[in-house]
Amino acid sequence: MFGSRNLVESESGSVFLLGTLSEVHKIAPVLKLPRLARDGYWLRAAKIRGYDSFVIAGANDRGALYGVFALLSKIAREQEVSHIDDVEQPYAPLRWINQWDNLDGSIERGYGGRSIFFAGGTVRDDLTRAGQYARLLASLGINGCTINNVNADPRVFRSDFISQIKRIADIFRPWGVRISIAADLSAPKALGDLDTFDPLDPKVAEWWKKKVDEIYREIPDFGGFTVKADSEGQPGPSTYGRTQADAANVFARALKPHGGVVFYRAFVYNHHLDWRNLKNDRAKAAYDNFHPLDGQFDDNVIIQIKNGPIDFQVREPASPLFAGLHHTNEAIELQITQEYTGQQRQLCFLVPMWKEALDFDMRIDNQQTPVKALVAGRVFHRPTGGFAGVANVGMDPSWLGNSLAMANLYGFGRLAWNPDLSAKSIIEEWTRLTFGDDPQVVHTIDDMQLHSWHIYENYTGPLGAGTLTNITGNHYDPAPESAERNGWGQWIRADHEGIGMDRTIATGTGFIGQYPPAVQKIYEPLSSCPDKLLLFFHHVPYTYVLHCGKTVIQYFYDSHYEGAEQAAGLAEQWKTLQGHVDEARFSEISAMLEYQAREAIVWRDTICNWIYQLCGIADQKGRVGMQARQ
Ligand code: GCV
Repeated sequence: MFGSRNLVESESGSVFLLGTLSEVHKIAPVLKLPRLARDGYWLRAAKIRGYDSFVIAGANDRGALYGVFALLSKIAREQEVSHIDDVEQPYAPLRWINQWDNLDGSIERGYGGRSIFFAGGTVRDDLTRAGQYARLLASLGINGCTINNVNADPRVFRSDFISQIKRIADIFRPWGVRISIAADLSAPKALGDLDTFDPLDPKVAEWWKKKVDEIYREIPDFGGFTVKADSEGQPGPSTYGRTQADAANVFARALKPHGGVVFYRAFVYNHHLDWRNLKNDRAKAAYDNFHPLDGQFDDNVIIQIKNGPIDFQVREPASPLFAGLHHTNEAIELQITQEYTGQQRQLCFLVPMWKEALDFDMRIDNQQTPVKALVAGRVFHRPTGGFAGVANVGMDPSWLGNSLAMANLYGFGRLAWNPDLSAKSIIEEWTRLTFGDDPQVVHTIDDMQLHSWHIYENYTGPLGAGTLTNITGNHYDPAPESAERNGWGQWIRADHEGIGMDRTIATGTGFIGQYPPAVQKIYEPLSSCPDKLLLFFHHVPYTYVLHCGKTVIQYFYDSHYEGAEQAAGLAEQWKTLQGHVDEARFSEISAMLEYQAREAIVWRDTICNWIYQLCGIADQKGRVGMQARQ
């Protein structure tokens, strides 16, 4: 009716002026436009050509789309928009999702059903769900998605497979989400094209260049590669005595002319470590491997660093590598799929945990240098950087396996857009969007979600001991001994006298020395090391008295009993929502929480009995070891 595709009237009569800043300017030159960073947007209520209108202006098309989602979200949450004047900019340029999908349709550490991308070795015929996923990701401001497992199958590089991936890219494109591929460094050899994959061999560089050119012919907005090398059996540059930088750069140089990037994972470690050597420490691996290479990576390489130095445990300190790269782009890798935190069969809202990592101040040169600013490239003025979230959604109607787990994917997207948001505001948004605005529902679900991580930590891994789970098996059941005396390096070092990894500079593995001096001063002395991370950094007797006044052993008993009670409490809290939440979701979550309460008891008893067998010290409250005391 207005003779412009940018000016539209909705069925309800509202008028929207929608487009990029320059399109908006052409139609409404009187509006004073804000400055917007890439992907940013402006929402403004204004009179246009005599009509009360909403202006949705993006720095680019993607920004305009994000603006639409933001306005819809506000309306859905019944926020007042009649005088809106909001400018929103993303905190970091790269906000990517990783899917660990295998070509056969299974998903590594996926708990939400089969792959939405692959089945039986090919791309699915019906990509409806993939299209919905792209829309979902766009609504959160996600602008990239790696579609296959980082334990990568080289067959994705076959020409016939690239044309299949093109179908996914075509579906993602309208939503501004660039597709990328997890790449196996050995692909030139594994596919039988060359007899080597040495990244410094010109033949290999030429192979990657041609392959990347071929991909861009099919997918002009291709995002790039995510790479796992020299890790857990994946081939890597060490085969040829080359460095991780040599490997990253061979990809980067092929991608550079097309504007693609490489997320190169810092998760490089030896999983055959000698556990008898008390100086060995898996936690040191990422820094030891990448810090010496700082400055040797091309400017379209981003080092993707897991939030903690081990592997997505229920509690870890922030990886020191975030502070160890001053001339290299970084991204933080967060795990949305709950591998070590209940596998979507238990409630564990991870945003509070991620906030602790993002807000952690590395005190580089005694300046305020939180991890979030480092990964966004703000501290060392890097050209790019950002966030990678391992989502692993599947065909399950709830995407992740239960109706409350999506809060984690939502939370990841919101933090990637703005890590200054509080966990409380994020969960409040999510709950209102998902369950409506009944105050009792919102209050109850928010409260449950916000406490769920600490509850899970209480009965699975208190005091920084790590998730005391079956690390050689399912990463789910309680099995603390499985972590000890093997090459994986997730040792707890629990014996008859004491517990914890000595990572001090003075007597331990020296891991603490990887942090800037101001952080070393917090973790090295027992007197300042926070209780919540004590056993990550120190080996102490069970009788050691914590800052909170309890002994380590009593804290273990208390936290497990408290955690089990709290888990039961979650099920009770949920019950109060009967009649306030639709019956289907009410019963689904009731069943899950009742199961969780039972599992928490299994965890409590297994861990308490294990530690009592080791130390022989009974619980002061008489719950563990009574027979021994009598
Ligand atoms: C994709 C952990 C998981 C693996 C995963 C690996 C990684 O070890 O258990 O399944 O592999 O991390 O992040 O590469």
